[in-house]
Amino acid sequence: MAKALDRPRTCARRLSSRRDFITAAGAWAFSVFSKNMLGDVGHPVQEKTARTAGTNSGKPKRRPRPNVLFIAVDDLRPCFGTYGGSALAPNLDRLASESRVFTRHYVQSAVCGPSRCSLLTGKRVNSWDCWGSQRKLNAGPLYPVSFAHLFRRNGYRTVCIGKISHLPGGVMDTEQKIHQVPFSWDLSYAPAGPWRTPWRAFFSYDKAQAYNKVIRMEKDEPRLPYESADVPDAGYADGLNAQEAIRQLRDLKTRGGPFLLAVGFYKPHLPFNAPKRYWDFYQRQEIPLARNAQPPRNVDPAISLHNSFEVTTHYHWPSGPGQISEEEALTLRHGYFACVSYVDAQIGKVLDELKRLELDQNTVVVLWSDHGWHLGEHGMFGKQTNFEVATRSPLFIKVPGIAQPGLRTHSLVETVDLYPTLAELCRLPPPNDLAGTSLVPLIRDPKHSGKEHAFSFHGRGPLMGRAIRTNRHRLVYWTNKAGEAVQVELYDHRNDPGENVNVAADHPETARKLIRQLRKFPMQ
Ligand SMILES: [Ca+2]
Repeated sequence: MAKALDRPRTCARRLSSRRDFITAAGAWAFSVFSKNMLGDVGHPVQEKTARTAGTNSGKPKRRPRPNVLFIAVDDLRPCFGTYGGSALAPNLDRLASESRVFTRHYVQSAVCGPSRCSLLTGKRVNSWDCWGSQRKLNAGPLYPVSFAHLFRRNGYRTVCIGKISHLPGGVMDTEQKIHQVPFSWDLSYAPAGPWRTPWRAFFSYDKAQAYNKVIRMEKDEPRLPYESADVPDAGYADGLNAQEAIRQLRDLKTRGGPFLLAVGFYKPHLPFNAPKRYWDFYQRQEIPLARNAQPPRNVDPAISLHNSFEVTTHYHWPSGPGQISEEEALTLRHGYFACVSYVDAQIGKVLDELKRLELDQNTVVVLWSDHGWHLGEHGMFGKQTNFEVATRSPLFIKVPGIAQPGLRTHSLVETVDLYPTLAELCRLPPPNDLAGTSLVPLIRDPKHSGKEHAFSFHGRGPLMGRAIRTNRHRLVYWTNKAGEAVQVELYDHRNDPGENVNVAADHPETARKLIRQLRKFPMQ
């Protein structure tokens, strides 16, 4: 399938390539004359690739640019060992021990599409698909439309598997010919196996079935939002994603040039379908329920909360919309943890292959999730809130040769920081209007002071909620369509890490100060 997708270059692609060549030539000069931008972060070993083999012995060798393996995990909250959680994810923990671990990484929106638009563009984008007009262009714009575009126009081979932008496979059509993020990928696709299309693979059930009420799945029968079939790893789609990532790594190794391989795994996104053996890692009664299952005090639930609609309305749910019994809550938590262990095993296979191919010595590895997930906190199951549990997600960055691997940084960082970070690590010139700042100083020194604020946003009906997180506080500022404030939430993490009491009325000066800060960072 991948070969078929590597379609003949169109006229538009030729024009794009010409411009890309000009940009690449500039970047070449930039790399030759720039100093070691990695500093003590890492010194990737010399590889005899096609780009370095011809270097004269009398001249200093040009360090090859590092490769990037970007791993996205859908809906993964920091619930495993690295973050003190009880989900079993030994491969993630191993990667963390070799990486800089970010304990306070905040996404820009706790929902798939906008979070991924913000990741790829490096801006605070409130859109599920921010590339519609760019897809209509006949030639690539001078301004890169994503960090993958920047890499591609600078000589990287860029490959996207699974879910990196919102649409599985990064494609708009079931034939997988139209890329959602234009100009950015040499290949972008999802292995669909018996499920036939990327969306059906994304919502894969056993026996080639698929189900989601919102994204209609032909004639499939209604199904619960979880399943534990006794099948091998490839019995659900993430097993195929891992197989395909391994196949691409081998191909990229053979080709020899620098690469950006982005692999977007689907789990633990609903439905919580994982092979039975991963469910068997856990005893259901030993997975505790959330301790703060009540709404926070002093908030209007109609504004701040939702009724777990994704679980209880997108699938067959016998208890009815918004109704989750304690037994069902335990099952959902069990299913989520099983999916975490399942996706962890798939990621482990990819990391093992990276090492077997000896590509790990010159490859930056990023592990990122697009947001967290409520597992009963404040009475909710799902994402799409402005609380800590939905906006904080795992982030590791492994740089070859990193000093003090495994050390954590507790500085505030944001998803929009990844674009400038990857550009700096790979010595590529980023656009000058990105919203984030490079994390390389924190990779060098985990005690380095990070930014003072992190921002998130997510709406509810006609209302928009915007959140600012500081070292101590979270403030959520809700406005109506006229821009008028309808609710202000303030949580003091020094006393209330579970965000159980809104203290905005008790601390109006703090609230006003944070609202002023919030207004300085508009979303797009
Ligand atoms: Ca997601």
